[in-house]
Amino acid sequence: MPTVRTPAFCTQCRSRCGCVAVVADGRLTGIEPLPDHPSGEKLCPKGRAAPELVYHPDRLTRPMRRTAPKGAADPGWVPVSWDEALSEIAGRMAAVAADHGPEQVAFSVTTPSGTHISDSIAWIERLIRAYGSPNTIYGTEICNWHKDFASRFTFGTDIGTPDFANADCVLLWGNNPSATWLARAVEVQKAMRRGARLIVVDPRPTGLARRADPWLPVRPGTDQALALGLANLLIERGRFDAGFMARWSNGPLLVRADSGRFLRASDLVPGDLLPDGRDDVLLAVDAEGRRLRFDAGRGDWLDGGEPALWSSIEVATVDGRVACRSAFELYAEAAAAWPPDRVAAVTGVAPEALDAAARGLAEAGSVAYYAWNGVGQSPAATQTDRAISLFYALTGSYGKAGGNVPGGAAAFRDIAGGDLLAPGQRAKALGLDARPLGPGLNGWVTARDVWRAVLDRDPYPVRMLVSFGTNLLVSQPDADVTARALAALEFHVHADFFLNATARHADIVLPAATSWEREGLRTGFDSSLEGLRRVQLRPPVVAPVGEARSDTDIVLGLADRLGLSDLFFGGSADAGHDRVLADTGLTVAALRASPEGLAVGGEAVLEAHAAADADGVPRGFPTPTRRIEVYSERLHDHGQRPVPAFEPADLIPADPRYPLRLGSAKTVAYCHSQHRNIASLRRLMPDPVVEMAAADAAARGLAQGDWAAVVTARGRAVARVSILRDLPAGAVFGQHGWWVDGPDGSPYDGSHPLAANINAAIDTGRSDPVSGSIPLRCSWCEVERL
Ligand SMILES: Nc1nc2c(c(=O)[nH]1)N[C@H]1C(S)=C(S)[C@@H](COP(=O)(O)OP(=O)(O)OC[C@H]3O[C@@H](n4cnc5c(=O)[nH]c(N)nc54)[C@H](O)[C@@H]3O)O[C@H]1N2
Ligand SMILES: Nc1nc2c(c(=O)[nH]1)N[C@H]1C(S)=C(S)[C@@H](COP(=O)(O)OP(=O)(O)OC[C@H]3O[C@@H](n4cnc5c(=O)[nH]c(N)nc54)[C@H](O)[C@@H]3O)O[C@H]1N2
Ligand code: SF4
Ligand SMILES: [Mo]
Repeated sequence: MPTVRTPAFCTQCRSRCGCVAVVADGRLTGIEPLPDHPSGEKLCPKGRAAPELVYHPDRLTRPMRRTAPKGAADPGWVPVSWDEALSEIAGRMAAVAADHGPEQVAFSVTTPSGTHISDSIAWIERLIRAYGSPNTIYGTEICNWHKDFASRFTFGTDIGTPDFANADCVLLWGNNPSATWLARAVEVQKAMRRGARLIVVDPRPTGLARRADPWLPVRPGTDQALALGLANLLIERGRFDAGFMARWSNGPLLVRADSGRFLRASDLVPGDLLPDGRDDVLLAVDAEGRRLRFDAGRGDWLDGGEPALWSSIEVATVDGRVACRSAFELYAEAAAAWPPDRVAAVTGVAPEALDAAARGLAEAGSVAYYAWNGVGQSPAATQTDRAISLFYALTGSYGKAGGNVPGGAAAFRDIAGGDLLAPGQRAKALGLDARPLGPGLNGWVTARDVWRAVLDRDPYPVRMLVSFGTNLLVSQPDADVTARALAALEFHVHADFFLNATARHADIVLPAATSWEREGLRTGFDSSLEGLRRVQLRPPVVAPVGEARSDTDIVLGLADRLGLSDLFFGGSADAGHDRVLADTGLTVAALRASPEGLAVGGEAVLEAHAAADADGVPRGFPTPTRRIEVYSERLHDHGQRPVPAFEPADLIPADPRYPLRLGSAKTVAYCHSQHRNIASLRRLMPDPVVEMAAADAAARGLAQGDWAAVVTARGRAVARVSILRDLPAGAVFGQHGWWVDGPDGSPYDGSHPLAANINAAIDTGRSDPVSGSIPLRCSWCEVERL
């Protein structure tokens, strides 16, 4: 057979690089760049290792069932047919739903940002919601929730797509695209060649940090103080976009000192301004102190005049005289609590570097930014996102060319089934009581809440777990609790390419097809605004190994057996994909004929907030006040800070026995717990490492390459010392995801299973009160020589 080259895209990580799949004699032999594709200029070693992954001897190739009891050294796997496996799984799901309620089946779904699951994620979520479970362990609270959802407390939308192509300044905050999103790293480099300034906030001297002007080496976990400190400099110097903030933020609105709520027309004494005032009409004043009414329902001012950002007045209300201050003034005050010397003391960022960053940002006509895991994995993550989002709002770049632009290029319909989960079921999401504004609203729950339900039946038992990928024993902390919960489950199903550490505990394992063996629809490639226009239907480039099936097919097989086919487009993936495309003029048939993809007619809309609706009122932002929320009444009403105000006590208290801050970061060689079994990738990073500053290593008698133990109050993990030049002293960084045994004789060999699992050393006693995020980036440890 001749060699066939098929345009495709890699799904192994968030980059989703456009590529050409090379197939000879029916076998995938490699992938090559696809330069005309919006994310196709370069490929990384993980993508290039695709054939090693597909044809790995350890691939699961048939459904298998456990025959030995859980806990037995050998599970006694026996092959079963797909029909047998799916029928048993669906039968058990139906029985739990009928006897106890579908919430007693939890699901775990691996991350679309670091696995092939992105092809099928909407289908899997649709199944879970149609079935009726509000409990999916999705890891979102330690992955993407802050940039995609906490950002809604500020903008009403996610972080948006940075328009690197037109930005004067690129700001990377706790995000290292060189290791985690190659196509974005390419865009950042292009921007720099064009003359854009790069500012990086990262405790580690990453490649981009070394090229940044300036690099702000923040102490892990203290980013909120840094964001407030930067905001303070911009506000104090009048170097922020005051016009944008007055027009598009809720900064001018008056906040009552007594209640912490906005001053409403309904608060005012009759006859004062508005008899029978409405409670959705909020008040501000202009520079002369004249009151201006803002109709929050309509999203527009009822009176002419310029609302003042700064104001402080006393108002006669039905509750007596009440002091009120503008939301912006309250924010400015919170920022003013962080002058440069205090920022330096808490964050370790020198006043000169802070000043250089503030100047660079003030001088830039536009700023495009991205913030990700570096600021999302801490007990203060939600307020950290608030502080960064608000500081970004001050630049006036949000929504503009060269800034971060929310929304896609076209109206793709969502088939993830958010509407299929009945409100009564939604309300049962584990942890939602404690975190009513958190990921539980979407049915995404924390692993620890599920384990509590499994082990303590609190608040109700979880009996069954159905996993589409994930490796919870190592990607999440609490390994000991996880192991007990896995053993206690009545039934456990796991679909994967491999039998990973967690899957070994399952009752049934299902062989999943890799993206190279199945079709995948992608509606936009968000390395650039232009890329958002590209829609691509990747064909299966080779036949699946063994009996492996796509997750979408697994979903359709279960939906059919659960009697849910009507909700699944009659069991046709094509019909579902056509639904996604229904409003775009594209079809599955058209895309199939153009495997390199097609451009949708639309494009990302700049300054969508300024576009007028049918009544001529600007659309504003999708927040309760229809403006960027400098002050969040919603957070206030839920007992959270309405404006960010960092307290060092928000983090884990220091402990003299564990003087080093313990964080983690990703390496280009691996995604999470995957790829250690891929020889070409293992050569790049043969053993787990712990990155240390030279001074910290020397103080402990540790040299480059030495084996050491990272020890916390909770546990320990082994790793080789990697001394990182320019890493500020006091912080160390480990790597999560090590479960594949090391070479014989190494401290994580078969006789020390999971000895390199750094998450076993993370304590989850403290978590973010809004999202449930945990201190994966700001725990305390000691590093000891082995
Ligand atoms: N190669 C590879 N690529 C991946 C993945 C992978 O596992 N491997 N995973 C994918 C997934 S699921 C995700 S969520 C993304 C994540 O993508 P990124 O957010 O880029 O991931 P990280 O490298 O974990 O963290 C980014 C940076 O945060 C820094 N950092 C650590 N602590 C702090 C802190 O306290 N403050 C600040 N400001 N920075 C800090 C780290 O030094 C690191 O350079 O990557 C995706 N792409
Ligand atoms: N200490 C520390 N811990 C972390 C992080 C950190 O930065 N530091 N990062 C966190 C983040 S951002 C995330 S997203 C989580 C990730 O945590 P997980 O979602 O548990 O990811 P992995 O550990 O990579 O496990 C993924 C599994 O899914 C399988 N898989 C891959 N693609 C598919 C597919 O298409 N279908 C199916 N059925 N299976 C598939 C893989 O073979 C693998 O076994 O880890 C989190 N854990
Ligand atoms: S950067 Fe990610 S998407 Fe691109 S080739 Fe590498 S693994 Fe694949
Ligand atoms: Mo993630």
